Amino acid sequence: MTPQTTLSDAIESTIASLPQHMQDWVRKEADLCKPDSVEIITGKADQIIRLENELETSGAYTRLDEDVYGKRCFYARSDKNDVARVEERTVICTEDPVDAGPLNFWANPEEMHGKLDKLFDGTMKGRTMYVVPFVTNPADSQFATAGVQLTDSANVVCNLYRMSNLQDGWRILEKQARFPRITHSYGTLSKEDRWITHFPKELYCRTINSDYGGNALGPKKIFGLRLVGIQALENSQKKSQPDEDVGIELVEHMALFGIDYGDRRVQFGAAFPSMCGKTNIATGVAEGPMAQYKVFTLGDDIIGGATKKGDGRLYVNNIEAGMFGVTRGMSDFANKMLMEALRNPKPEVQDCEGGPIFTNQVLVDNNGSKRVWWSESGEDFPQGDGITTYNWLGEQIDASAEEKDQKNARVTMPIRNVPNLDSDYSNSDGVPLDVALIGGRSSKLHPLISRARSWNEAVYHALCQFSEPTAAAVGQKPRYDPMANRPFIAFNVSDYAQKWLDIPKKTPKPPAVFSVNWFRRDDDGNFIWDGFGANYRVLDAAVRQLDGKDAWLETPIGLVPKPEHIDISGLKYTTTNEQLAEILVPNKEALKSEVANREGWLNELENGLETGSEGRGAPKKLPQAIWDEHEAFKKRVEEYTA
Ligand code: GTP
Ligand code: SPV
Ligand code: MN
Repeated sequence: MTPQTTLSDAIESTIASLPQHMQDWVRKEADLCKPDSVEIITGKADQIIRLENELETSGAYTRLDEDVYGKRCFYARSDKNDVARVEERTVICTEDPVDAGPLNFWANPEEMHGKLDKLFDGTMKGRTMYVVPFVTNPADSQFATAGVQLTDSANVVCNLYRMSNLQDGWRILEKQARFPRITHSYGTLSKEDRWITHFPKELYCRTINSDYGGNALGPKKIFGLRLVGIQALENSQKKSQPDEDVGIELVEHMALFGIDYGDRRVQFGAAFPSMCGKTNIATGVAEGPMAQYKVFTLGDDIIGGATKKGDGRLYVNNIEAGMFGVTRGMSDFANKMLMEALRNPKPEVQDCEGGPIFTNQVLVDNNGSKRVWWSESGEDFPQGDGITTYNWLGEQIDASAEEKDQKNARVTMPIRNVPNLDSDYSNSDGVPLDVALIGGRSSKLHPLISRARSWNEAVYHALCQFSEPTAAAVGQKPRYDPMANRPFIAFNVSDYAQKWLDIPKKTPKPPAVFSVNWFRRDDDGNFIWDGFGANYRVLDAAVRQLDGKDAWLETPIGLVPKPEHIDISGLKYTTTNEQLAEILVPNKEALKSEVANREGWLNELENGLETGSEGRGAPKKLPQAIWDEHEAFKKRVEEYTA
């Protein structure tokens, strides 16, 4: 029976054209949010082009010069209080707080629904509610899942069209009875009433008062990492033997790329925390001694995967269709393939998904020709006759201004424009993952690269991966960030640790795991390692170690290469073997405090955070294997630093 609503006939008839199994839900949401109209996103480009034009007319989008970036390229400014993810307002709503665990904020589902019902009541008055279908990529892969996002933000729709597969959404949703649902409203953009909430049991998320990527683009972090992450956990727990097909088993915050050696391809997944180099490593170019080899891109933020029957290896793919990249630092030096994508957009991509959408850079108006500028782009701040520049706040500025582009300014672009995108990107079987890299920003402790002696040791180090704050989330502090996934594991972290420990049981040929750190600094705070293109030299050393060509040295944190295993010729920062030797081993002083720090961290995982635990879920015991590894680490450090 159709529930009683007060919806207009026009809205009723739009809803009636949706697949039967989702009509009641959309009707209920429309009844609460009270939009003036409801519009179904078809997945076709003409509708998105109309929305872009409307955003341009309203002043929300500034169209950028077609000669610079191709067609349908826009610039937007966010609200000044809505520039990043807000972890303090990201909540997992489960009956039992243990299911959310000690790292997530937790709320009782009924109470949170009560609070949100009030905030969503009438939030879409005077607006259109868009019904957006999406499916993870590739749409016909055995681990693809489709969902629906409702949103009142045309900006979100245009971003989603570039980021996620909307084109195949309805086709998959028609036959998927149980579908994840996300309701989003940018509301009033009020910081105080901003909430990003997840109701795993209902496969439902409600997010309000933000229009920023990770808070508002449902298929990305909310659905892709958190909801599908829970599904992957449940599937992997069900799996009793390697050859059992249970659907998606793994979702990680990982870039996916490879090195093509001509006679062989090696595929890497890189789990680095937000703003720690995933997009860069996936779209960079190998240089120096590695210049002859081609780096190919498969993805830059989220992978999903499963063990392949009869093969025992982990097959993964990028579940997204676009990139939401940090512009600060984007340059020909750092990630040339992204710059090429901007410079030479493919007409068929611009006509379909559209061009890049920039948010919060400096807007440059050169006699009416508009483009953007960002810091650390390798290009001087634009000035001269006829040039006017505006910062991300909309103020007219010159080169001396303190506030130029926002630190977390981003660009949304379809991945199909990236010139080194590999054809396996759309392989519905995924690609075998050869190497998993776990990293973070560690200015003192972590060596450039290390490899644990066993799977369990690797999991322990990954659980204790340290990283310094970035601008990708509001108010961040230095912290441990398990597998770069701390803000996105929507369940108890002890279960996450167990899941990782169990991987070899279900995936007999798991990827080799290496820890990496591109961010060691000297006492003056300068980076010691060149980073970017030079990182592929380090990955090449990893491949040689895997092949048994180079014997690495023992340290408490794992095996590390000797200086002769990494070619530093032509580097600008690491110019001497002494410098290289220093960053190839863990810093002894930092190592001494690390034992106590890790012990504190593991205790927090098991007993709750020492500070800031209020409002969070409840902890549970960590797998014993993690404690065993910690004890072994402690002993090794004692011997090493004696
Ligand atoms: P999210 O999109 O937030 O998940 O970030 P990400 O992990 O994709 O990070 P991204 O590649 O966008 O890099 C973030 C910042 O780190 C940029 O400003 C880069 O210039 C900088 N960066 C990336 N790789 C390196 C590196 O090897 N060395 C140094 N020093 N900086 C790097
Ligand atoms: C991150 O913060 O890890 C991002 C950007 O990739 S967001 O989509 O906002 O999460
Ligand atoms: Mn990310």
